[in-house]
Amino acid sequence: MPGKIILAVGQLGPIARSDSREQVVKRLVDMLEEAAARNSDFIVFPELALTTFFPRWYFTDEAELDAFYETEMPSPVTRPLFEAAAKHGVGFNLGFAELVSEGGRKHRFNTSIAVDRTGRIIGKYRKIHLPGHKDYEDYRPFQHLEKRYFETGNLGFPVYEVDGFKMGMFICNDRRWPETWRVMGLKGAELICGGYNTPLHNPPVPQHDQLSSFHHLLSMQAGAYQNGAWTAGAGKVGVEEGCMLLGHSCIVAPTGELAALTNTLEDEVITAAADFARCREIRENIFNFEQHREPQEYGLIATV
Ligand code: CDT
Repeated sequence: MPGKIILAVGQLGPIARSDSREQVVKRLVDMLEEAAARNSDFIVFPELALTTFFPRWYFTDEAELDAFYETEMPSPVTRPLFEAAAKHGVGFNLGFAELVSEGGRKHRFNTSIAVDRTGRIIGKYRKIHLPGHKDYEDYRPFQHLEKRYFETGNLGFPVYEVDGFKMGMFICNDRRWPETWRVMGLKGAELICGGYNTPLHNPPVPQHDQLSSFHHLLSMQAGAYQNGAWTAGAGKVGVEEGCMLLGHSCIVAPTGELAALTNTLEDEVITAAADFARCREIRENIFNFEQHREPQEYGLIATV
């Protein structure tokens, strides 16, 4: 098991609706290569990283909607990213919209995968906490239709062994929920990572707009500390199709300290040395789960 890895985040600037998958995959490969040049072992990419954040629009034409989803992974278009991973020995976490046909019916998930340094898919996660709404809402300047376009993930919060370390994934809104982190913490995750698309304007509660970055970093730092895990969050950021998306992609140590933070609204790679021994500083002391948890008192948080 590697005691230490160089962990990278590959933040994406805006993706226009007219941008092709090929263009986006090239940007991801460029960032993976930059991470490799900085001796990185693993890079975290954003949620729905292959297209613009399409839940901001209400679609009535199913074919138009389907065009944002992947039906195979890797596909001929995404394969160069997997080849770059194998060539440079850098694993990655990538988010994308997944369309599967099962039982004669289409199923749509907001999905991410963990890929190892040989370019092999080791694990998959399907987003559980879907924010937003199901129907068109007139008062909004843009929609947030994740509840319309995705089913709730059906894979739980798995933790995988990838290149010698234990990792689990969140996708965007999941990072705000302590349950997400705790389930993976209880499974021994040393790295809990994922991507996000967070509009700076939240139409139902605009008074929180100015707190977007604070709430994001608060969630990331608390999740890392309270579970003694490294965390990395990769945003899709900047003004995308008229909608401003939060930056501040970050890497956080198990102590809750910020180890790296982006400072642009463009494609940007950040790195930090992630020493997994530091997980034990927390897990064997303040948050020693075996010694100090009192689960008999926690039943309410896991009931409907
Ligand atoms: N993509 C995503 O999950 N975004 C949400 C926006 C919340 S407001 C509807 C987030 O939690 O950042």
